Amino acid sequence: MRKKSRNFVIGIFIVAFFAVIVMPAYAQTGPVKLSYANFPPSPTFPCVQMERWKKEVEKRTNGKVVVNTYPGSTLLGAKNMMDGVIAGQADIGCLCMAYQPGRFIITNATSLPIGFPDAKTGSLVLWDLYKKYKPEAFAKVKVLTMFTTAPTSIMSKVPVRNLADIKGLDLRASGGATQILGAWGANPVGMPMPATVEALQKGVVKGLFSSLEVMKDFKFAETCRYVTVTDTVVYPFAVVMNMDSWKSLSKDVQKVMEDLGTEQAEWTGNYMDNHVKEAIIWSEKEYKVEFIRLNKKQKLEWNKKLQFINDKWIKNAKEKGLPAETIVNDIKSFAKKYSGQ
Ligand code: 3IO
Repeated sequence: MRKKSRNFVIGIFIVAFFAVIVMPAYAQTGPVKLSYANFPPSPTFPCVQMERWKKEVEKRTNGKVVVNTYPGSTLLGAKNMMDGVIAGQADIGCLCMAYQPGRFIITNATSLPIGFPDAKTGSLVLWDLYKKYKPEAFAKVKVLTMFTTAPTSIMSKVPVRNLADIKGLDLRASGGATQILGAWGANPVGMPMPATVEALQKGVVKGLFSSLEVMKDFKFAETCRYVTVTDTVVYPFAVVMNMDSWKSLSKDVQKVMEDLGTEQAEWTGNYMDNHVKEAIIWSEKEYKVEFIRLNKKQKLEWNKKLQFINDKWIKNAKEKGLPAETIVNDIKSFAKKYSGQ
């Protein structure tokens, strides 16, 4: 071989060596980038907790991890969140489990009308329930945390002061909560939260059933000038990570995320409870919203109509081979522990 062409061949080898061996190694020394998808818009509580988690993870991993957040269904939406994360369309996703009642049977038991006083209690109970039962529904993902909303109430364009007022009223809810509205005589319309904005504007529904911070965060107070404080059930949420993405993380990064699980549940519950109080004051001040409180007798009457929902859940869960009564009793005793009763 002539000297010139030998040098040429060596040159190619050197370039190839850098391209194949050295450059990827360099790339790997940069931060790990994770995408985090969420379905509602940024000012709402699922996104506020997402930004808090991102900030804490980036801080505690000393910049080893960068979390890119995608609020407002820009990466995955309310109904394809779980499957999108399993498929790796996002590394992390935040989902409302109530939107798929049949898929998350055990964790959705926290949305039964059993009675949580607040979101902090709901969130810690839900997280304990997950850790105790490790439901099959989450076998394909790494669960990072869980939390719930505050108890739900009725927000409406017309006043709901009694069961006669609610009869036949078109109200929006989701998942198991539609049964509750139905039991009170309303005409329940099921849809995820982001779709509710337009449904209210167009008059497709006359109100909604959810936690009251949405009065401020979605500006529902603009159209719904009445709130009937029922404080009925909570909506459970989960934050899940793609299993391959999780396995590719170093042990120290995994530890940071695992240590954050309970802390994030409690932080989100506290944030929600405080934010509901703020939203109530804001709605009264900005839009003169009337808060209708049921008396004791009414409360008993309204709650009695919901008992069958618990019985139905127990029957269905038993048929699926789940320890239904134990699950319900666990929820009750965990709730006692956390609400300090
Ligand atoms: C909720 C969902 C997205 C953004 C804010 C929210 N506040 C309460 C919920 C609960 C829920 O998912 C629903 O559909 O009422």
